Amino acid sequence: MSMKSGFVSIFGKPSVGKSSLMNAILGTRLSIVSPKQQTTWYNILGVLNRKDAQVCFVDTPGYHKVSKSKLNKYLVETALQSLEDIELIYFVIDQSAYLDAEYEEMITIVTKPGKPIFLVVNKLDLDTAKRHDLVAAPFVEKLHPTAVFHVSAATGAGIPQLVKATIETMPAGEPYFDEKTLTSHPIELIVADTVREQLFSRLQDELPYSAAVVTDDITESPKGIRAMVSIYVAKDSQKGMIIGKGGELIATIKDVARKNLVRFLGERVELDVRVKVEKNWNRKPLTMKRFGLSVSKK
Ligand SMILES: Nc1nc2c(ncn2[C@@H]2O[C@H](COP(=O)(O)OP(=O)(O)OP(=O)(O)O)[C@@H](O)[C@H]2O)c(=O)[nH]1
Ligand SMILES: [Mg+2]
Repeated sequence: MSMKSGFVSIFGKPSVGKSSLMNAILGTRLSIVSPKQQTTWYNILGVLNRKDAQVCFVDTPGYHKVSKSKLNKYLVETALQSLEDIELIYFVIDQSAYLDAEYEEMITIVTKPGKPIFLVVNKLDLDTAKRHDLVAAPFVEKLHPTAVFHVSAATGAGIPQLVKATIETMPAGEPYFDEKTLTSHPIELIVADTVREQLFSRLQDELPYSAAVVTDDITESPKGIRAMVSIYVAKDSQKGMIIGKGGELIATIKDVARKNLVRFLGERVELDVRVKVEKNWNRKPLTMKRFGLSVSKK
């Protein structure tokens, strides 16, 4: 049987459901999800293994030039980097999308390399007014996608059709990874991100964007994993806000993150979480680099 293989970039504005979509395709919660914009901070590889194909998806940070902060600049650069060396682009929008100037800019960027593009219109379950074709129309006109898919990452509607067409679009080729591989994302980052997901779900305003999460130490044994995690905040005043009254909030963050890790990894997890202050880390390129938030130059 001839194999097909290739890479797909999942590109779009924040909160359209890119990470949810990758998780729905893979059938696992690899990439973190929250209602807040720019939850995803890295390009996360998720590998779909089928008998006759291997599709390597890259979930990306939301493309949105909201602020001139160093973190935002890094996120946009990271998303753009995902468009290199791939076979197919998913241009993901949701039911609230309308073609604004930023979308025009994104369309110019993705159409430039001349690669196949699927327009993926997500959150179909929210489309009670049956407007999804109307929402898609201006994008179809400008983007000239190879195909259009209306899906719901939440219910799974349309996902099998999307996956089938994606496999058909992949070129003939050998797998890039061992067939057991789900991701190349290191366990340290998965642990840190699972904690960060709780910060995004439970903290308000700018706070989640001022907290970098780093796994300092991890040990794996037949008994399970033990991980030491630090949450670095940018100001003294933010520390107490994460710890919460009587340490309640940090205890919940730790507890829920630990349970999510157990579910994802399928093994016992011991988790230690400390909150530390690293003054203005988000304004210091070298500290950001130490926290894994810099674009590697090839
Ligand atoms: N109703 C509904 N909600 C969805 C669907 N897909 C995603 N969501 C929700 O939309 C929000 C954003 O989802 P994410 O998957 O984190 O979005 P994203 O595009 O990865 O966002 P960033 O990483 O911030 O760029 C979350 O609250 C999800 O639960 C869907 O198909 N239907
Ligand atoms: Mg995401």
